[in-house]
Amino acid sequence: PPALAGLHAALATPYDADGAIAPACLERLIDFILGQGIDGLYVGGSTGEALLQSTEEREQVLHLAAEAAQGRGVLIGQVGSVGTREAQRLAKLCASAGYHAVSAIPPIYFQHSKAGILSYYQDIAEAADGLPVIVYNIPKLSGVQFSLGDLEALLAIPGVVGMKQTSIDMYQMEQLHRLHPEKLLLNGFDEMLLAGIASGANGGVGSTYNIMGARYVELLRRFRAGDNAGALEMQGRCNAVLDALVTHGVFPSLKYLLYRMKIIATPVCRAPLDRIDGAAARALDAIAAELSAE
Ligand code: NAY
Repeated sequence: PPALAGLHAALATPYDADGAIAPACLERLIDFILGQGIDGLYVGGSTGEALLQSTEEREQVLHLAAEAAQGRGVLIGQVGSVGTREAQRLAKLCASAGYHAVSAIPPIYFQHSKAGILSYYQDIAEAADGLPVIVYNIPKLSGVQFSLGDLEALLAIPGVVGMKQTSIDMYQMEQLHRLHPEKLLLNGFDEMLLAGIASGANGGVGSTYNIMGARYVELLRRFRAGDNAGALEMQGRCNAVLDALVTHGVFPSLKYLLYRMKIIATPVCRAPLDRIDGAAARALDAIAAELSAE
């Protein structure tokens, strides 16, 4: 697990004008992210719009990201799906494409029993062919609520090395850290990275590491150096940007910023995610100018 600690960008998926995946932009985005000092890439997550893509497209993104990374950084593939079959197929691909770990949201839409969810993760761990598995706990979007006991049952599955905690429950983060200090804990809400690492997280996965990775790298450096006031100041600088993203829609705003920063060629997300225009565009233009100047 320590090898998987650190800051990993939840990689966005750039599209071309026809809405197809744009390999050259993906490459440029990966260079930009790793150039900011970010430790790795979390490929095919919420930010990557994986659940708005076909299985073939998800495979394409996983392949393209691994090629573009060229051995730089940690590669974590998000393989979770509505069902076990697609998740296993993607986990197998990660194992053969040079990924260091797989991660998976719980199975969504149907309301599965706890036993069903446990076997979904066991099946993914088997398909991952020895790659460590990171459970992606995101009750807000998945609709699946896990108690501490449920999470502990998931952590006990052979191959499961930790958890990506996208939850504002910092008590649960601290409990996971205290009761399972050997497990990997990655903080999922960028707004709370400092709170997360102060509560025991070993790092984080974030959508906004795509656009301002250097700020989070500096936040973590200050925290590790014992400079809490300095780390809080960096969190504040990140959150001033996050305030706008949360107001105008995180994923469309993120794409719009990457477009205005000239890293990707079109600002679009997959429908039914919103498009950015009008007042939102003007507010984000100012942020793009600020970030481009850093
Ligand atoms: C993913 O899979 O893309 C992520 O884990 C990214 C983590 C993000 N969570 C969600 C639900 O989007 O970066 C966060 C989030 O966008 C940010 O904190 C703003 O709320």
